[in-house]
Amino acid sequence: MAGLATSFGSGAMSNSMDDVVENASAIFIIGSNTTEQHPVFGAMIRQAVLRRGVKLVVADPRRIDITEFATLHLRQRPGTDIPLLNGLMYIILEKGWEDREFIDNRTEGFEEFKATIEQYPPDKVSQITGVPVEKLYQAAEILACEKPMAVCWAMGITQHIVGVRNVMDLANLQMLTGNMGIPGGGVNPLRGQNNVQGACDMGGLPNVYPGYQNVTSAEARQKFEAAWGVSLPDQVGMTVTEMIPAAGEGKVKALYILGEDPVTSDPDSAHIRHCLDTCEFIVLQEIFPSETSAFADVLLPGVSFAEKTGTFTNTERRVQMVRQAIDPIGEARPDWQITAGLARRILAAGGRTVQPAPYAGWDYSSTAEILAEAAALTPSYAGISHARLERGERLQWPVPSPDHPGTPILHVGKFTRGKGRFMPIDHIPPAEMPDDEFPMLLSTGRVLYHWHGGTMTRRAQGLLEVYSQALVEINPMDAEHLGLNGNKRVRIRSRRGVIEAQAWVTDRVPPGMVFSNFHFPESSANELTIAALDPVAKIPEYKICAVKVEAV
Ligand SMILES: Nc1nc2c(c(=O)[nH]1)N[C@H]1C(S)=C(S)[C@@H](COP(=O)(O)OP(=O)(O)OC[C@H]3O[C@@H](n4cnc5c(=O)[nH]c(N)nc54)[C@H](O)[C@@H]3O)O[C@H]1N2
Ligand SMILES: Nc1nc2c(c(=O)[nH]1)N[C@H]1C(S)=C(S)[C@@H](COP(=O)(O)OP(=O)(O)OC[C@H]3O[C@@H](n4cnc5c(=O)[nH]c(N)nc54)[C@H](O)[C@@H]3O)O[C@H]1N2
Ligand SMILES: [Mo]
Repeated sequence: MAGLATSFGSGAMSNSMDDVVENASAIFIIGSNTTEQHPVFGAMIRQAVLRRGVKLVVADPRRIDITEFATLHLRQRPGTDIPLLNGLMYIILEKGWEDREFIDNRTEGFEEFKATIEQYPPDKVSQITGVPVEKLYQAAEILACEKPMAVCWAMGITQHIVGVRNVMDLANLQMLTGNMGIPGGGVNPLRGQNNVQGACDMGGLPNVYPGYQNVTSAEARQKFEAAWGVSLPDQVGMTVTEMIPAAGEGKVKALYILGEDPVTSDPDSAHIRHCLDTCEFIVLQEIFPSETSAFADVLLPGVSFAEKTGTFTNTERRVQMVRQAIDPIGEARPDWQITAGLARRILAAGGRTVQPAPYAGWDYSSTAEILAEAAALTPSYAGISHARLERGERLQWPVPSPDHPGTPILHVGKFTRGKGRFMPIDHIPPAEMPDDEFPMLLSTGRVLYHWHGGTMTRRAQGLLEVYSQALVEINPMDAEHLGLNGNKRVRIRSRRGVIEAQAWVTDRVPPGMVFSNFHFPESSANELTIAALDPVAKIPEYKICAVKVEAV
């Protein structure tokens, strides 16, 4: 997800949350359980529907809560987003609802793109996606004619082997309808972790330095070499989903893992355990014991958000202060102090040659100082400082200078790369689909009450009282077929592993599909998931694999 750099630059919401809910005439949510997983924005969207009558189109295989507020719910089959989007764009072109002026002045590649769209007439699309032709026409009319229209998506779009292609096709839709660079429109990936945006902005990706400056650019590399006093590699590194398998093959000898629980959160847990077993040396920096702790040679106690001062950057590119509320508990220390301390020891041990340079040496005294370094080296953060944030300024990057007010909407007037490029995108089916041996489709994700591996939320008594064990959503027709009466236990098996869990018999899922989460290690979906990766972003296809379900 993090690596989703399209022709529009980085993966970040182009518009603000306020802007979308105040100015959009229509909102298109595709592949996001917005009210459960983005509750603040989800509540804002509900209000926009109730107060302003915003037209809401939701495209999701499951009948998630936000569909109650939707003008239309398109219940496409999992893994058929490209045919769905291409089918909608076919209708938009057929009816002449496209934005000609935007296409002519702001884009290129339209003719080639159009030739692909022509391969997706409504009856064919209806067959592939399971969405009735009539609903396709209704949706296309709302999305093209209610302007401005904002599209919002999350992991239902990106966690596929076609994750990047899905995102590009959504960009196609927004260019075709002229909804880029305007209030109430845009392309809006809802970022998940509190600071995943900030981590990406600061270069926590294998291909870029802070501010999305390419590691393969000699100019960028020289700038950081001069700043840090070290020589830097000119090649793109590995993503997490490549590093751990590489550790399993002996190609990576040591792992330094911070705030990540790969045994629970990466696909195909049995394989992950094997890789971590094989890896020679593992350092884990955590705030709680996790399933990964058992594989660590050294545990370093970091601190939670409540014990540290610094900034998080949220889904709308807004940089926000977090202030320390309590002292670190026990021997725990702020993560940046631990990392800087490690780096200084490695330097002292002669592991790296360092030249005198403005930011060599890792001797920071505060996070304000770290942000100042980030500002000096990162054009989009150049005007951001603790001082401005302390004064209460609301800053959304790019903030190119200390007197710049920030940028709530991206791409106004022009795209980062000049003209926006239409990409012809064809359907590719998921890596593993149901067959005779594994006849049902498993999709995975989250519930409102828990957070990922649950190391934090399973320690909160109140949350456990509401949601105490993993529930697997299964359609009443399938439940009957399997001989489940009411709520019963199920065993779910895939080519990778097997789990047992409690069934929740519900028409939130269509027949043939089960939905399960990874919040409880004893019945984690990732024992079952497949490590098939998107070729560009290397994100796993968590949303689709084949399973066999039995009553226990
Ligand atoms: N309570 C809670 N909130 C969270 C988190 C948490 O663990 N707990 N995690 C945070 C993080 S890091 C993230 S990334 C976000 C994730 O936020 P979301 O992406 O909104 O949540 P998910 O549960 O991963 O699934 C998204 C939706 O994709 C749908 N879906 C499944 N298959 C397909 C498909 O083929 N096509 C389409 N279009 N949709 C499909 C599912 O039915 C589901 O409604 O949530 C964040 N918020
Ligand atoms: N099957 C399936 N698997 C998935 C997904 C899915 O939809 N389906 N979604 C994927 C996605 S989008 C994500 S983001 C990942 C999330 O997966 P992870 O990042 O592995 O999960 P988290 O629980 O968010 O965080 C990991 C650990 O960080 C620790 N931690 C929290 N705060 C701090 C801190 O300040 N400092 C330190 N050092 N540690 C801290 C927590 O105790 C926790 O154990 O899961 C992925 N895995
Ligand atoms: Mo995420």
